[in-house]
Amino acid sequence: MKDSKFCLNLWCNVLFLILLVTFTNAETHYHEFVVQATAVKRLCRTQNIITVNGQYPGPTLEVRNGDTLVVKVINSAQYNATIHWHGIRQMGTPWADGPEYVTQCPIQPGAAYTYHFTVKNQEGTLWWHAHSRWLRATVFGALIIYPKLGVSYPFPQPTTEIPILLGEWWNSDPMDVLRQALFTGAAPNVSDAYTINGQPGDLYRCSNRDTTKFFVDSGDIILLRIINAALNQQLFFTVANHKLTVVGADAAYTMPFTTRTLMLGPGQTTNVLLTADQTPGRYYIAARAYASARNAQFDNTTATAILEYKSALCSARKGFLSKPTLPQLPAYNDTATVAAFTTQFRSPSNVKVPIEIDEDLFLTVGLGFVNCNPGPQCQGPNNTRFAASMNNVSFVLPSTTSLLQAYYQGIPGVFTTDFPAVPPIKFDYTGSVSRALWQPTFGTKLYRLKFGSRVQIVLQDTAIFSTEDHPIHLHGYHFYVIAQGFGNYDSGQETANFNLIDPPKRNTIDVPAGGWAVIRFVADNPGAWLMHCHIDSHLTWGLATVFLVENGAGQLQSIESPPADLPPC
Ligand SMILES: *[C@@H]1O[C@H](CO)[C@@H](O)[C@H](O)[C@H]1NC(C)=O
Ligand SMILES: *[C@@H]1O[C@H](CO)[C@@H](O)[C@H](O)[C@H]1NC(C)=O
Ligand SMILES: *[C@@H]1O[C@H](CO)[C@@H](O)[C@H](O)[C@H]1NC(C)=O
Ligand SMILES: *[C@@H]1O[C@H](CO)[C@@H](O)[C@H](O)[C@H]1NC(C)=O
Ligand SMILES: *[C@@H]1O[C@H](CO)[C@@H](O)[C@H](O)[C@H]1NC(C)=O
Ligand SMILES: *[C@@H]1O[C@H](CO)[C@@H](O)[C@H](O)[C@H]1NC(C)=O
Ligand SMILES: [Cu+2]
Repeated sequence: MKDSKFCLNLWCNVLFLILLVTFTNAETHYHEFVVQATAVKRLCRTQNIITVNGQYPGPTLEVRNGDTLVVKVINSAQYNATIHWHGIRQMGTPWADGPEYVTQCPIQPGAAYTYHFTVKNQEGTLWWHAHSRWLRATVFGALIIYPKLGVSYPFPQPTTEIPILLGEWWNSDPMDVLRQALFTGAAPNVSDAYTINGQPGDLYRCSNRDTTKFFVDSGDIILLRIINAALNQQLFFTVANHKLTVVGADAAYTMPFTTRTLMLGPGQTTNVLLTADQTPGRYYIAARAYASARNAQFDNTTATAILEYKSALCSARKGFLSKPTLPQLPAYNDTATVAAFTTQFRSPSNVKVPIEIDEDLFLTVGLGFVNCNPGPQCQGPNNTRFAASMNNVSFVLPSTTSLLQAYYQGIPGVFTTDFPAVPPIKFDYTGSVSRALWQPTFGTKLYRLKFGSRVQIVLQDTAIFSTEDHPIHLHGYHFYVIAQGFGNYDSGQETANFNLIDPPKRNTIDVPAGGWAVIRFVADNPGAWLMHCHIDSHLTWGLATVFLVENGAGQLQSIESPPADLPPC
């Protein structure tokens, strides 16, 4: 009698322990983000910038696949704010996505909002950033997703991991730069510096004392988690003398390949392994512009950090350390190097690419111009104001409610669902485009997708003003990049070349300058999902659209009611 009871208890205990282990595997992480003005000194001057918790870059969030994040954002700054969790799929949590006037109204000064979401089947490097006007220039940080407890990386275990955030710096308030550009209609002032983990580095004035340094031992395998958080600029990235083995991008593993130089569009992340196998010494890590538009101004400066072997420090007397070696960087307009790099991406194993297609979209992406009467508000080229569009629609955000609220609550008059699936006018997209085609229309036009529909989108760059590389980011989803190329997309010719076996999975695709890219995904996440150019000046000009993904018939396939603290407009 006593024995059998003991056995039963033991059995219960074992069961309880198993359950405990299973459940404690997934954790909930609570954070408080205070958006606030913070004085920082860069490039010889002290300036107030907006930060999270006084940090630039902001705090790094570290979670495991399957964990839940609960982040209370308290806005103590003078600007409206929202936070977007870039690349998080937000399955079932569309109210936590963050873009202002798309999934929520902004958190106004003095108000707060708590973002609550779970990481599902994603591993790698993502990031978070403000998604309200140009606040993200200084409001961003890393979001690192480790594999579940007990699961290892599909590559050699690194000795060290280093997040590298590439940023863009103005010697003035970025919100003033935006305000000025919106007033004049001209291109916004280019930045004054790029930053690596918040510091511009040795090649700028008053910066060498604070240059970011990473100390390593000979033989170390270092996982660099590189994030392009720059506001408006694609960047080349390289480390002097060292090879970089790409193992992941946008929180998905990739088939490893080795390169000297990376290129990241704003919004993209790349994980690389670097082995400290060079003569102990000091090596520059460098980032500078990949600028593909012709006759457009850009910031041509170079940000640096230093990779320093610890033994180099020991063997050198203090103050006599050798000058770090500077790496070679491609020319600013080296599109061939970019293409050679990006076309090497593959998924590590066969993936489930949608084969049948229900929605076949063809979207032009590019700039445009609005004719205006000469004057202070008509400072774009030849009496125009800059604009940008997808399929000739320059996207306009609502201002009285968010699109998701308008959809969920059935508020009329906020948007229409007539975004065109194909360009309204066919033309030689990458050739010489007639002036009559340069001026887009403006509207809040959304595109409806049935739950579960299999979507293909051809993204086609245009030569209006200039051909240019556009990093197109899709919220709420990742997608497969099944093809890319130069010139005008020709379905008759290209379909046979689609990679339906092991294409890379991404959340941001750099549409080649003067070229096109084809992506596919399944619309399995109901909500209002922004797709836009991640160059914020282009987004400001309207290079965006929104997919309205309808509810499915099954359980957990409907948009849940909004959280009680969702900010009002
Ligand atoms: C933009 O650049 C112009 C010319 O250098 C300068 O006069 C102006 O103050 C700048 N605007 C801002 C907001 O920094
Ligand atoms: C950067 O551009 C400026 C003019 O805007 C030019 O004077 C300078 O030589 C350029 N620097 C490099 C490294 O190309
Ligand atoms: C890149 O720029 C250089 C010098 O500015 C120019 O000579 C060259 O033609 C450009 N190359 C391309 C591919 O645009
Ligand atoms: C502005 O006009 C000049 C002279 O006609 C022309 O060369 C240039 O391409 C025009 N630029 C734009 C952006 O319209
Ligand atoms: C865009 O729409 C405007 C207004 O209808 C028209 O003038 C222009 O030619 C169109 N451009 C393109 C590329 O479709
Ligand atoms: C901040 O958001 C509120 C609510 O949408 C809006 O009324 C206000 O104009 C916004 N302020 C700025 C400076 O955009
Ligand atoms: Cu763009």
